[in-house]
Amino acid sequence: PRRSANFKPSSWNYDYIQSLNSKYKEGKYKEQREVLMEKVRSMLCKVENELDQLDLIDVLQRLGVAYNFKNEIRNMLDNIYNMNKSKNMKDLHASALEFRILRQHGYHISTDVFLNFLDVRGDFKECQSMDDDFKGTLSLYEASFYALEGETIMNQGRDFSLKILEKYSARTNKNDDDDNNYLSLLIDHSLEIPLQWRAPRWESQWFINAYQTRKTMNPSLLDFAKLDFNILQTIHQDELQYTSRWWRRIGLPKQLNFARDRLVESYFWGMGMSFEPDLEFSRTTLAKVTSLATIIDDLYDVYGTLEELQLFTEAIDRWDPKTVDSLPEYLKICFFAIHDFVNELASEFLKINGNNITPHLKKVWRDLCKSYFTEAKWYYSRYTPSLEEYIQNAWISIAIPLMLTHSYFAIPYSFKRDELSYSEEYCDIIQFSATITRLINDLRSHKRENEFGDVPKSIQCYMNESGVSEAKAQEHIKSMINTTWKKMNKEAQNSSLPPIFIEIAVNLARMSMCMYHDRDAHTVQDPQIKRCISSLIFHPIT
Ligand code: F3P
Ligand code: MN
Ligand code: MN
Ligand code: MN
Repeated sequence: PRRSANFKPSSWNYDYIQSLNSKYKEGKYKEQREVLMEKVRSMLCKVENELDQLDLIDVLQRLGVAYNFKNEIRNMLDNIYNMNKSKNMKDLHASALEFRILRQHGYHISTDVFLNFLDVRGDFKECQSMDDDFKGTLSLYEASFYALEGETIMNQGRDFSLKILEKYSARTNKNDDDDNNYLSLLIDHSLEIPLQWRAPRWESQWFINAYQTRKTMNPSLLDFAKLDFNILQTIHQDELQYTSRWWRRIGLPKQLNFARDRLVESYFWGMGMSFEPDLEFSRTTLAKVTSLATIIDDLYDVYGTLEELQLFTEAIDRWDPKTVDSLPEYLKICFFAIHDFVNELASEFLKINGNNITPHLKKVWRDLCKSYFTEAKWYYSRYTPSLEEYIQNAWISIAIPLMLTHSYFAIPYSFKRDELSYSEEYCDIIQFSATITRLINDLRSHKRENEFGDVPKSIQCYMNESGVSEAKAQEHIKSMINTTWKKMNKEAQNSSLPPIFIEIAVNLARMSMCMYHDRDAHTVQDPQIKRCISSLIFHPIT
């Protein structure tokens, strides 16, 4: 008998999506936005003190509006970076904030800036100032997530600051003044998921609300951030409407009722990876490829028999529509869905760029299906691989290499290139992003997967090979996630790939950290994720 996973239908139907119509499409809001933007720009140019500059850049980034002021910010940081060479004593907050912002922008800055804060034994000094310096501790904690592999002082910094912040957060008699409330808000938010692991739009929406409560908040900046968010949201809505029409046209969920219909969630992933207007094609492409991959994953994990899956894997490998006649009807549908999607994307690309990317796209679908099939064979032979053997396959089967390869060809950078230097081998940044997503996905989805029958995931593989408890195995997987983040931080600094692609790859890992933080939000549609998606895509900020 076939397995079944009883997936729930999509939370949002076609008509609802098509009915979305935000008032922020009106021209007058664009004009208002221009006026406010120039106000913010002149404010930005007036700030002189270095710490104030860094603080403002941090706020602009968290509000999600920094992309409007790229040049101004770059100039400011160039100056700060050059001044930084003339060492002057700064407090913990200033040092950590500067370290974080400069690293975020790819400047090479050493962890030596933290040496000032160690005592003679080499531990971080408790109490940096007269009253407890929680702001500085928070900044150190956030900075520690930008560590590269081998920077042990940053591990120390993280452990040290975590302990203090947890104590602060547990305090019941927090002071009642505004500034402390704002700080408490930031600390709790950071303890939940640090900034470096947060997906951009998601963070901005939260921060816009938090920023409102800051004592020194700037009302024009707040208004600008809201308006910019709401106008971008109308662009995102248009894109979702377009992709949902495409999804309806190809009609997969109707024909394949065993599988998850996750178009909106899939678009949400795409939007989490980039949000700027010029990356529209990347977002819609990601929405399409992710919805398709979710269905094909269920074909392999849930519905197909081993024999069918072998036929299907071979058909994808041959990539020849003339040879699929012998496949069962439902597999033909899957085959043509992938085949037609790839052809459409490749011919759009050919029109703009003149290069044929079909071979690249075919390859990633082949790789994905082969990795799915390897897992199916493991399942049917009740084989539990070692963690190492599992991961070798599972960073492909998480579909991130598939998603990122498609996204690579869907960014403006690629349209403009005559020569396509895309390597057959997946680059390191793809592998790190994929590994992080695989591990955190396993942490949150392995219970469901084992219940309905699936291959052993990383937790089980590690428990099986080392004989430890489930709790210990979880700790191990979490520490692997941490290590992979450090590798990715380094690769993001050194890679020669286009910066926007690096950003998209890192944002994908960030989306995973958020989507799988405490549940499997791609699959299980609990009220929390429904609310979250609604507020990010459907409802303007008020
Ligand atoms: C392929 C799937 C997912 C995992 C990856 C999805 C992303 C990054 C959008 C959603 F559809 O689910 P699942 O947990 O079943 O994947 P798995 O590889 O564990 O079967
Ligand atoms: Mn699955
Ligand atoms: Mn799977
Ligand atoms: Mn999973």
